[in-house]
Amino acid sequence: MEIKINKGILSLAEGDITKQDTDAIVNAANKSLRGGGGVDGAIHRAGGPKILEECIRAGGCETGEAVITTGGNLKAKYVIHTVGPVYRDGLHNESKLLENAYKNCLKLASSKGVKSIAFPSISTGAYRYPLEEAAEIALNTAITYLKGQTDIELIRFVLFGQKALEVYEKVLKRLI
Ligand code: AR6
Repeated sequence: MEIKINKGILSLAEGDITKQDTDAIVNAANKSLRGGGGVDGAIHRAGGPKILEECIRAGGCETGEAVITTGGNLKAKYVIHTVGPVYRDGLHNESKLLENAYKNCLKLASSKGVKSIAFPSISTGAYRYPLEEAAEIALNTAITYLKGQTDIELIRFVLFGQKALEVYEKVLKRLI
């Protein structure tokens, strides 16, 4: 599914974030930036040790913030590492922190001249954010960003598995 917003495109696809040919891909990391499971593990495995070295040099990342490194052996030129919130009960600022994670990745991407960026569904794996609620925040943040003044031409959400793609598609249809 693909929609045009201003001069940009918002697209939803099923697949593996490490295989994307966008200028940047986003990593759903943890505060240490020293790697982990899920998307984080996949990116470091595919991208090689250079990414981890740069992450260690960066020192870490607060929840909702973002750090940029090169893409190592990946097709993407950059990896933008962000830390989504661990979902507890929805009463601990989780929605704002998740919005900040997406927003700060987009701002950092723009500042580096990135034209195309691929996101995974941040926080919806190990961090247990309910998928439909997370999708609404992710998509709303992307839509708002593309509606503003930006050079970003493509924001792609890369969902792991058909079920996750269907949830994102359902939410996007509701929002537009
Ligand atoms: N490509 C795209 N999406 C993927 C991939 C992939 N290769 N692999 C998993 N997903 P998670 P989080 C989906 O757990 O919830 C790590 O250990 C997955 O199905 O990767 O933000 C970090 O180091 C899910 O929908 O990230 C942190 O400690 C989504 O990506 C912690 O997990 C996010 O799942 C972060 O947890």
